[in-house]
Amino acid sequence: MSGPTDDSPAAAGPVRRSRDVPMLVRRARAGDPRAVARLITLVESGDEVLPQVAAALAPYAGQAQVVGLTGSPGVGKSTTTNELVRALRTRGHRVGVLAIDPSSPFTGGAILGDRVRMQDHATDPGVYIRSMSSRGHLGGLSAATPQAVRVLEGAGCDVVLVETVGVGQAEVEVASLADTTLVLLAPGMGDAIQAVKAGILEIADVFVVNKADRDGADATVRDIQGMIALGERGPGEWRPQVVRAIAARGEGIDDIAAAIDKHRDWLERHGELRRRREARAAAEIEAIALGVLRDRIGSLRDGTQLPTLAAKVAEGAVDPYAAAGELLSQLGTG
Ligand SMILES: Nc1nc2c(ncn2[C@@H]2O[C@H](COP(=O)(O)OP(=O)(O)OP(=O)(O)O)[C@@H](O)[C@H]2O)c(=O)[nH]1
Ligand SMILES: [Mg+2]
Repeated sequence: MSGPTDDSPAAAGPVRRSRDVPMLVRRARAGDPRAVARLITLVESGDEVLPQVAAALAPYAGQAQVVGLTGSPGVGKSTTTNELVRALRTRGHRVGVLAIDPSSPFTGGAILGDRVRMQDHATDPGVYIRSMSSRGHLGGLSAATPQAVRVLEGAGCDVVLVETVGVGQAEVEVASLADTTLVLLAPGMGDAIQAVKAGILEIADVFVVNKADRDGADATVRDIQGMIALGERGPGEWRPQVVRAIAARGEGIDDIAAAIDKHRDWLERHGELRRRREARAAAEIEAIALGVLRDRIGSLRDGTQLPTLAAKVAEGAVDPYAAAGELLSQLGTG
């Protein structure tokens, strides 16, 4: 990213606290990392100017290839991301990285670990790295992530890597919002079986068996190949690729990049890229709408309607379905 339009120290303060959306977007477009950081903070915290941010960034939607990386804690996602960034930079791409931490908002080992493992690129103006949490965001992880992707697209990133820990359904959903999803496994962790349990198998476009320097890598590759073979696939359907890597030594990274390219080609040839992006937009709209509804129901709880209805249900005067119907009708529209 090119330098900020106004690099004077005096400009840093206003940007850091600003809610001047047109100014922030203008600066982010010019590659000012502070403006990008501020916009993502606004997204992450579900700030009231969020609709304005979304409106200003809408024209830049779809300009980046979004690659999700998921897998168990410690499997090597950040190390792989760091190496992929290096490979993408060599090819001249501008790269954004979002490390999503669903649990701990601003502290925690995972985020510190990400910083350490990705610090190779800390001073590269063509790389933007951000850890984010979605606690408090209206609509949660599935709304915050695409919006943060859009900030990075607005800032000129043509590839965005999204790292999520594959532990829960929300993280699986976020990973499935990417154009291409990499699922990382490591030998001897029972990971292949875990992957099936967590529903991760369905979302994987590319499996990376990382830590291939360890015993059992062959067995893990075999297990996962076996599971892929069991899956039913129509003609022309994508067959997940399996790639070995030793991310800690930068080995296998070119193979991962090649698998991503191959999947990207397939997406484009089959109209699947568009379909996935529409699915992502649908999930985003739904999450925002549900967030609004949840908020309104929450505010009803502080009012008199809900307690009144609850008293009626408790004494048997009204059934809970009728009460819920009444509550919904009071929410109104728009
Ligand atoms: N032996 C070996 N160790 C590796 C390899 N890749 C990464 N590691 C190590 O595994 C540890 C975890 O790596 P990370 O990249 O932080 O893993 P992660 O999946 O991002 O971890 P979380 O974000 O905490 O879920 C680090 O100590 C890495 O150095 C590898 O290919 N072989
Ligand atoms: Mg990590």
